[in-house]
Parts: sequence; structure tokens; C-alpha cells
Amino acid sequence: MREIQGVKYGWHLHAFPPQQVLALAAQYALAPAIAQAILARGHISPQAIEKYLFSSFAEDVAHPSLLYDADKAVERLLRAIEKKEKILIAGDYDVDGITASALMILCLQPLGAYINFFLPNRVKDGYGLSAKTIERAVQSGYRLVVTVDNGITSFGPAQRARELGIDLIITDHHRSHGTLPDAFAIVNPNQEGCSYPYKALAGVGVIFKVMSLLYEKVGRQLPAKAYELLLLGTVADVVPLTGENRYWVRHGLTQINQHSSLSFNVLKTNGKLSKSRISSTDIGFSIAPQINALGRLEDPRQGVQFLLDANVGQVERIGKTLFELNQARKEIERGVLKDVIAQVESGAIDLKSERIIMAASDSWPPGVIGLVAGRLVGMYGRPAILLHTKNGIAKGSCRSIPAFNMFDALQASSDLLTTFGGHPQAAGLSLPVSSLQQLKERMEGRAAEFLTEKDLKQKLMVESEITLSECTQKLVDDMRHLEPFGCQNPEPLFYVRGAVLVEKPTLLKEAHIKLKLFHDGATRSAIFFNRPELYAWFAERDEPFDVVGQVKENHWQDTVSIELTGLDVAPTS
Ligand SMILES: [Mn+2]
Repeated sequence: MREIQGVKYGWHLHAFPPQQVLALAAQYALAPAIAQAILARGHISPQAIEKYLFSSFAEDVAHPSLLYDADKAVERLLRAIEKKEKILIAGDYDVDGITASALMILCLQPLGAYINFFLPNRVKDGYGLSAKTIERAVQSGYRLVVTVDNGITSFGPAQRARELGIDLIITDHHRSHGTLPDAFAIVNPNQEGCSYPYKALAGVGVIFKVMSLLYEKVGRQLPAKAYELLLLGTVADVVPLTGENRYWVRHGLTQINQHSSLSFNVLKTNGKLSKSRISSTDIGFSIAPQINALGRLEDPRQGVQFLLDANVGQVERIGKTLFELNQARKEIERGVLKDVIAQVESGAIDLKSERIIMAASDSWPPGVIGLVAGRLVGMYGRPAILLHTKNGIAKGSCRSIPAFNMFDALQASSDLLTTFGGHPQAAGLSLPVSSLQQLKERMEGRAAEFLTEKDLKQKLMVESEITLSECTQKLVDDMRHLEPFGCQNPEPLFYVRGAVLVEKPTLLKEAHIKLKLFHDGATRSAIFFNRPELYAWFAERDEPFDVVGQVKENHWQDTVSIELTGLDVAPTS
């Protein structure tokens, strides 16, 4: 591995013996740069390469009854359907929780289940199942409550369900707090003692497995729309796109690219996605944020109806609202991000002495702080905790880098917290405002212990060196074998050594830089997004320089061209 210091990032360049790269390229008729990217991702043995390139049901998908308590949950659901007992789904307001709720309704309604769902209101109810919801469910005659994408820490509500004599089935994918709620059944691949081989399912993935088992028992085929909901929730929840998730995301993308549903088409139009082939990246950037806006509808129940294609008029009407909510969300998100950046630039958050970005405000809406925390991790390469404060209570979202396990860090400070939960890289918490300072000190202490200077240096993992003349349609086409891109399977980064400028750079909207590069007999356009500071760097550059970037297909009117999206530059040494 070679290291080059770029203007912003340290570049880690993979190198493999050319014979090995060329042999792999020849075997699958791939561009050598793509063959090297496969090796750089750690797929070295012939079996591993085969498994990565051709995900298959037989290799990647395990039987749902391997999930602990899945059989018990399915038996109970079938009994409820048979006895005409009322079933309540307790979901969540993010895309994973909404798609999981929709998927369960979609699957159980045709079997004659008396089923309804409850989604908490982000502001009024907060995250997760509450004892109050259980009490109301009992009053309304429900005999069975099933959580999706939440519940693994619902100790109080589980207790209340026992006392009131109704059954609670918890389906979740979040980490447990060690002990488990006293529920009728708990289906969660991440609970101790669950032998399900694949642990990275999203919440929608867990309920999908339960529904698959149920459909297997009644001898029916799952409705096609289930695969679309599974796709949306899985991509939106940013779970690793490896193994079983990779299989289902590929499956879902193939399906929607052949035939997409009414609601999906509305989201596609809203997102200005006119191309015929939608990728996981399009879903992550353009589709999922719109569904996320469902959680901010006055009545998030409409969101589930939207996803289930209730009727044309309603889908179009809600689609319009989603578009507007999403535009408004972007504005708010930009404002919060600007606030935090200003604190970094003024030194109020001092990146030299602090390893974690932690900030709180009563003016930041709870619905966007997770998104902004994610952006901050990307910008500064360190963990971020943002909190919304109200009436003496702080509610926050954390995002982290692989070197720092946020879930463990919160667990170690759980004596200060009212609630907490989530995953190693994304978690939520609440605590009294009076404890914020103490939490900050504890987090910094832990970061000092666990995070080295090296962890905090921002890195780019670069898979392959290329020449600009290799940036062709063939390279872009071959890159599709590596898709779907997302968490733990990012788009490949390429390194071009010694490019020169053909003409003066252009600064677009005071933020992005457009260039024409020349290298190895070829000229390509390149764009650097949100790097205005590089304008001066390029303007005075008369020597060759190195570039790291992604190779993209650019559709403009009726022409397609191959361009670079630049991420960083360095003077050629
Ligand atoms: Mn989730």
C-alpha cells in the first residue's frame, strides 16, 4: 500500500502484481482497473471473487427459521389471523420503520388479518414503543402487538403488555443492552444466542424474513411490492450492502428497473430521475430522503398508505407534499450545518484539542440532526453528536467512524443517559441538559483512549491507478459488476498521476469547480463538488498534478460523456 498526502486527505493506494490483475481482467473480460478494484476490496480467492460478482440466493440467503424465535412469532401471527384477533404494528418514523410497517401490512392484509399500525410522532412521542401505546392498544381491543425496527430496549412496554395480558412480538435489528425485554417473542439477528448467519439486516429486512417464513408456511408467494419496500428500507438505513443485503438490493433494483410501482414512479419524477436505470446511489440520494420526509407529515400514517399505492389521486397528492417537505428539509439541513461549521471555524469547537464534534441547540429540529451529524463525519472524519434541546431535555443523534464504536461509548456512559440505542456507527440518545457537559468530558476521555491521531486523519482508499484514456464507457459498464454501491461497498476511487489543465478552471455557484484535464493523450471534464478553496490552487497550477476521483457517466440532453468527479488533488512528486 502506497501513501500520498493530498490537499485534504491521505490517499492509500492499493497495488497488486500486474499478472494477477491482468489474469482476473482476462478471466471475466473486465477493464484491468475494475479487476484491481475487486482485489482491493479483499476478494482474492476464486470463490470469493465469484461470490462477490454473482450474488446468489443459495449462497447469500439463509432460511428465516434460523432467526431465533421466528417460528414462534409466525405461529402466533397465524393464530391471530385464524382467530380474527386484532394485530397492531408498532413502527418507527424513519424510512426503515415506515417501509417495515408497510411491508407487514402488505403481506398480512391479503391473508385476512385484522391489522393496523401505529407510527410514533417524532416530536410528540419520540423514538420507539411506549407503555402508553400498549395501554391504548389494549383499550382498542388489540390482542397482539408487533414492533418493527424498534423494541429491543422496550423493557417497560414489554412489562406492561404482560400485566395487561396481551402478547408482544419484538422484531428489531438494533443492538441489545445485554438483557432483553420480557416479550412473547424477540426476533433480532443481533441478540445473543441468535444463530442467523447474517447480522446486518435492516429493520425491514428482519420483518421481511418473518413474512417470508409465514408465506412459506401458508404456501404462498410474497407480493412483488415486498421486494421494493425491502430495497428502499435497506438502502435508506445505510446497512452494509454485503452478503444477503447485497443479494436483495440487486434483486429489488432489477425488479424496479423492469416494473416500478405507482408510488416509486412519483418519487422518481420528484427526484428528476429521468434515466431508465435506477441505482442504489439514486435511491440513497434522491428517493430515500423523500420517504424520510414522510416521517414529518402531519400524519405519518399517510406515508404507509402512499407506499402501498392506496389510490392514484392520493399517491399523487402525497407525492407533491413529499417533494415540498424534502425541499424544506434541505434548507433546514443547510442552516444547521452552517451553524456547526461556524462553531468549528470560530474555534468554539476546537478540532485540535477535541476529538469529537458535539454541539446542542434548541433551534435545530430533531428531524435533521442525524443527517447533519452524518455530513460532519464526512467533512471532518471524526465522530459527531448533535442534540436538540427542549424543556431541559437533550435528544441527540450520533454518527461515527469505524475506529470509534459509538454504541459502546454510550453504553459506558449510560448512567448519564435517559435513553440510548442503535448501532456502532449510528446511535440515538436522550439526557438532561444539565448532564451534557459531563457527557462531553466522558466522550472526549474515551476518544482520547480509543482514537489515535492516525484514526483522525482523513483517508481515501484508492483502488486503482488509471490513465485518462482508460476512462471510457467500457470502464463505466464494467463498474456495474461491483454494484450496488453503498455502505461497505463504496463506488471505486481511481488515481490519475500527472494530469494537466487544458483551460482555466470555472467556479460554479461559488462552490464547485469545473475543469478540463489532459493526460495520456486524452481530455476529460472533471468536477469537484463543494471544494471552492481548490479554485486558487488550480488557478496557479502550471505543473502536472495528481487527482483522485470517481469515473461517471454524464447524461446531458441527448449526449453521454465520461467524466471525473474529483475528490482530492496533490502536486505530482
Ligand atoms: Mn433501522
